[in-house]
Amino acid sequence: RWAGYGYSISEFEIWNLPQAPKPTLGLLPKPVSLTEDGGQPFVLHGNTRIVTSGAGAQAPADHLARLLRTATGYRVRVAAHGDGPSPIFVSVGPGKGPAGHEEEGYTLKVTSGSVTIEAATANGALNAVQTLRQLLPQWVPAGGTPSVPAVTITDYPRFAYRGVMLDVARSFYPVADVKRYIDTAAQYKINRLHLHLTDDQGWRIAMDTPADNPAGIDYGLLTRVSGATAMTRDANGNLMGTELGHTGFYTKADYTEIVRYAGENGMVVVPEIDLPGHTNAALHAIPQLNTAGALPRPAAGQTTVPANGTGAVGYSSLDSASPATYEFAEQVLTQLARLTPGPYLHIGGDEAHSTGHADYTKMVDAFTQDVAGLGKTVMGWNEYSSTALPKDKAIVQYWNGDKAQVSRAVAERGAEVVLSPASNAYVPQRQDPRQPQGGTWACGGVCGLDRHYGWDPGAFLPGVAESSVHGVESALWGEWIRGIRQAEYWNYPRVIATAEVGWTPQDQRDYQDFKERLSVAGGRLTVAKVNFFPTADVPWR
Ligand code: TNX
Repeated sequence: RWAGYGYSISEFEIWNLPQAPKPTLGLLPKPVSLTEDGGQPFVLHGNTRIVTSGAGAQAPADHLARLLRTATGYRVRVAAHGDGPSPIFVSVGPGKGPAGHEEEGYTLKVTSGSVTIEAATANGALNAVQTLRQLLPQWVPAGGTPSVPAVTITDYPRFAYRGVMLDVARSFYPVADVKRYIDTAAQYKINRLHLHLTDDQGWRIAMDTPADNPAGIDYGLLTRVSGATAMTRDANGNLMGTELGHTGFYTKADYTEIVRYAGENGMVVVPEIDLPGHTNAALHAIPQLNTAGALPRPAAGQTTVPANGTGAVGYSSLDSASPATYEFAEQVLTQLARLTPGPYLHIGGDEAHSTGHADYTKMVDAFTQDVAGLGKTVMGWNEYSSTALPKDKAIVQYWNGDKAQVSRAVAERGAEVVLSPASNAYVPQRQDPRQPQGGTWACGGVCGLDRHYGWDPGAFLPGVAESSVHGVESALWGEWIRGIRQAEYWNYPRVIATAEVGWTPQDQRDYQDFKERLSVAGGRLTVAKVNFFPTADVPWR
């Protein structure tokens, strides 16, 4: 019973599938080195065993076993010793995998008698697991035998950070949908999940009220009040489409489950609390934040500003003169840091258009110091590169605007950069002229797959060497997007382009070749029921 790799479909659908496609080497992202060895293929069978060596091999072996069991119905057991025919070896430990690429590199050798995965780390072995999934055919009809071509692969990423962002603030995604989002992206070796948890329209992460609470803030209000709001109107105040607000929030247990599930898939969660602008949801929930310098100002007799369900940006701000601002931000960042095992905390810092520069700087300097004090690496959108970033421990996420200012932060503050240029990595931008919705500002029209593929992160910022580029991220802003089905439609296949931009050496990248490999992935996405956009210039098969 065959059901695609890691997903189930009904028997009815299996009967209706056409001829089994040949196994394909259409790997995405393209590996650093691949040799087709020409021998007999490896055939998966009912008693296939995964044999581990080294403690780090357990998690990737278990992950592979789960994926293969779901796809095949075979038992696929994981064991420390191999008896029985044709095992899959997963071996993890120092000295394994390609030298100099310990973090995420791997080797994968397939012969008729065995599959051998070797890596220095569990994440390296997980990358090999994703490659192995793609070497299997998209599906096999009932009674068919799944096989893997004989190959030798040595592979490692160009950049450490290959991210996707999900804007859960404008429109909420339940935990199950976030998991689906992870499943799809992980196949392409995306290894960071950036959650935009707060914005003007909603606050999506539960916070506790601490004992030490001088401003007397009820932190539960954040989600009781602003977990129930969402974006429902466009920037002009017109009601949006047929599917309106998706509201909700993550409990701390929900968030922890997302972190765990992401980790199982080789992904680190990057949580963002957007400060000091994009804070209407916090202002709406917490009366103590609505002091004289906060924006928008409450009307006379009002203690909180009304929730703003529109997609307007840049109108809200915390008050730089109020002690409650700093107490609140420190409390929220501290609780989030405790929940987050990964190294990053993102403080936003974007589009504080209604805040004066001195006020902006004063607040952002305090927030970046908070994060440094919590032992985390601070991230922020490129606007915050104008502030005194913690030395050698800050990441600037570039989206738009002043490139020279970012280059200065790299030279003077030792910052690294994550690149999400709107014209090359913003998926809410239109991907086809026939799309009725979506942004057009970043590309002066359509930001198609070619734009998302055709750029070089190593040469993007003048004066910034490749060694200062931490990586790339595809950003899904939520103004137009409601629910996981629509999110997939905007993300795919463009996220796969970003995955290859972040992984494959620049001199091995070619758009024609990418589209050929992508055309085969269409079948895989279809079997997995990923609602991808059938980009016009890809010869989907
Ligand atoms: C700008 S990009 C924003 C977001 C919007 C996005 C798309 C960035 C750091 N801020 O608030 O969602 O444009 O309209």
